[in-house]
Amino acid sequence: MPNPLYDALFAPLVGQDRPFLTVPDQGQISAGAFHDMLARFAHALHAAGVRPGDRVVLQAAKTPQMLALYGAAVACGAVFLPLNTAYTPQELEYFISDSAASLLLVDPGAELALGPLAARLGVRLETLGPGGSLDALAQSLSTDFTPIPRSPDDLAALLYTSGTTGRSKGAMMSQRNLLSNAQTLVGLWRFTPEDVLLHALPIFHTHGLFVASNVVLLAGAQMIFLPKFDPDAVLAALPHASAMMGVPTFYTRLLDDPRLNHDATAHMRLFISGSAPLLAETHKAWSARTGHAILERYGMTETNMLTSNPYDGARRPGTVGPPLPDVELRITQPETGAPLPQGETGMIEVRGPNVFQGYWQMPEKTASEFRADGFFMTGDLGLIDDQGYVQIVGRAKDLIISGGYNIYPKEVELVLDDMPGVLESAVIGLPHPDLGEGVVAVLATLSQGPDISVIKAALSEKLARYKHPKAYIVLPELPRNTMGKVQKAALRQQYAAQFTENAE
Ligand code: MCA
Ligand code: AMP
Repeated sequence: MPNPLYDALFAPLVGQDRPFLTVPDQGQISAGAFHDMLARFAHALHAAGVRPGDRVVLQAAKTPQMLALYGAAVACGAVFLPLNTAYTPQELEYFISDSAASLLLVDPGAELALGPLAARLGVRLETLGPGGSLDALAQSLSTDFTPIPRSPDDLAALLYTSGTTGRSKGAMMSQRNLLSNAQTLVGLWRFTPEDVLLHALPIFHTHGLFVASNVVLLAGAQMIFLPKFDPDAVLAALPHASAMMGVPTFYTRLLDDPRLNHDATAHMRLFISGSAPLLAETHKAWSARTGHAILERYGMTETNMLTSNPYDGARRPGTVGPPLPDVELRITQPETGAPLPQGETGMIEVRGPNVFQGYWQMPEKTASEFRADGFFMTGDLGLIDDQGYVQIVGRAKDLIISGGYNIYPKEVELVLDDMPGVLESAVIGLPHPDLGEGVVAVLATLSQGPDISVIKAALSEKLARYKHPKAYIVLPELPRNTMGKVQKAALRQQYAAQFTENAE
């Protein structure tokens, strides 16, 4: 009985001696050994009460076990729900209760702090990774697991993205959504069993989990699996790799390292960038230093990948390339949805087998983001140029992208507005030399003024650290237009040099 995603990505690993994961300081895990781990975890999930369609929430370090758990969840027909390790217990609570998860997996040691929360929410808690309770349960179980049959429309994953209202939404990803995109990308980027992907991204987001891992699995390739991005580890691994996927911050940080040169990258055939705009100057500097033109692509959690610069042909700085072969992409007048002529800037709208099934238990929100003919409104503003390449020129959504992580200002503003001494706040993204955009809070205050240390303490309780403002600006009032709307564009313009001025 079929389980299309499992059959394409994980079944081919069975019994294979070839290397699959190389984890520095830990050694190599063969494809077959990885599948044994996956199968044991699948039995363990079943033993822990997980049934098809159940949500399995995971907030854990990047380990081979975590990747195997993804495969195990697919094999069990469960819905995999990975979470950023930076999320606070308060944020975690929302995801567990909103998704009505049946199992929560955390790092060994974290169960002490999270036990009471799990008990209160009625979710079973287990630990994953070396010394973990699920690992102990899995150890004695069979390496033979018959996958649960699934249809292409069944859900495989629920990925939460923040929203302009401050409330996160779970993007429902079907098996077809994930598999169709991986199939397209393997062909387009020419991944083969010969490839070794240098994997330094987190695996709780689309980029590291679906774009990187699914492509490698589908191609029968292997990965050097780093726990996180670290320039020393990346430079040490480059001579053993053939491809790397990263956010622009990876590339700017490597460019800051004098060891990056032609020789260091001689073994590589492909560098891919996405999740945030890659500055044309970074693209050019990388070409000059290494001789490799970075291939920039564009995507979203809700849609997987949408466009890509070509493998053969010009990879043009400042563009994200043509739409993928099975993606329909059009530019429209944002308010009316009327298609715009080529070359004009408007809303980027997309349709295709990669586009998600809607937001978890939010039918109205889902309906409001699709046009009647099934096109999804990305919230990105762009144009299609005379060579058919898409250029992203801005965002219709109030969103900051910092080091590849999304921060919705509203979520931070809701916390800031509640603080003593703050009348209101505006959270904006300003150019940041390392992170692309840096989060800045502009506070309108009472004559007393707010105590920033109190604000920082409150934020630590409520929000992941990467969402915290890296600078605070205090004003008597926020600038408004004649309609009374806060003029964030004016603030961004006025304080544009906030980070670059102070940079070395
Ligand atoms: C860490 N910090 C950050 C960020 N990362 N602050 C703002 N933005 C960030 N991205 C803060 C931490 O909270 C900490 O703050 C301090 O920086 C150092 O933390 P550390 O963990 O050491 O940071 P790092 O290792 O230097 O991480 C930077 C990073 C990482 C390598 C750029 O953020 C990263 O791997 N980003 C990739 C994100 C990603 O995979 N995005 C894909 C989303 P303090 O010192 O105050 O404690 S998927 C997507 O967008 C779509 C689908 C797409 O198209 O791909
Ligand atoms: P996320 O919600 O984390 O999936 O982030 C998706 C958003 O990241 C998109 O809507 C874009 O705004 C942005 N994004 C992804 N790739 C690129 C890129 N290559 N250039 C510019 N923006 C990008």
